[in-house]
Amino acid sequence: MKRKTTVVVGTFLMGCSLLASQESAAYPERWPPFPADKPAPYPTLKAEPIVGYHAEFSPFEEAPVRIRTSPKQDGKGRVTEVLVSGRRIFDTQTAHPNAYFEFGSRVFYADLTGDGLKDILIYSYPGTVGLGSQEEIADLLIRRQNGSFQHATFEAIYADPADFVDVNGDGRFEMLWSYYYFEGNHSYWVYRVVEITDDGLRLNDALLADFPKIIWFTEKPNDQPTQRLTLSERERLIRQSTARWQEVYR
Ligand SMILES: [Ca+2]
Repeated sequence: MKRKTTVVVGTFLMGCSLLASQESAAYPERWPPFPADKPAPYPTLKAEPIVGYHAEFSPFEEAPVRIRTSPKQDGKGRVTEVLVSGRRIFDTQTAHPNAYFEFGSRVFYADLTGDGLKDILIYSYPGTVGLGSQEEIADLLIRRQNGSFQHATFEAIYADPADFVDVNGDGRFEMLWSYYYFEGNHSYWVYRVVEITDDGLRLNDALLADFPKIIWFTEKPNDQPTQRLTLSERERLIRQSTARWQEVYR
């Protein structure tokens, strides 16, 4: 979906647009870091929406998995729970006790690791104020062959299944994760490649040429790395991006 809002004022409108559509093209600056007028140069993740904000389609059941949302005990916001064979393996309130989750969560099935097993992607708008209000919390539950799930969580602006592409064609998806930073009088998006490993997520820009990719924040499609930065400015933004990832990935 095209984003008509700026990031700064986009919080409220983001909520509305997400509610209005399940379309996914959720790159935060409205355009992915490849040419916007051509098909994506890498395989993109096929994600099946199984629960929507405001408890749409909830409860969802596909044995042994059951996903349900319910009002939180304090009456504010909704909690989303994942049960496997009747046992609760994850819930958003325990995982993120300070988040509000007014809308509940959007939940998707997708095979992130190419092993034929459906992994669970949970996106929740925290409803907090301040800097964090622009970001959604993502919880990945990656299903292992033995039926257990590996959990990873991070935050991203306009987090969405569209952030996953298979950059090296091995059937295992990588995530393009981005955040914006100020340098001089301008804002820049720094795109990083995040690899899914058996031990969790990790930055691995070596998987894709031209990454980390720094793109000037413009109001039009732009996939070209900026030429405006000196080497030391570029390195500073990449260091900030690494620190940011370490902050939001748990
Ligand atoms: Ca891959």
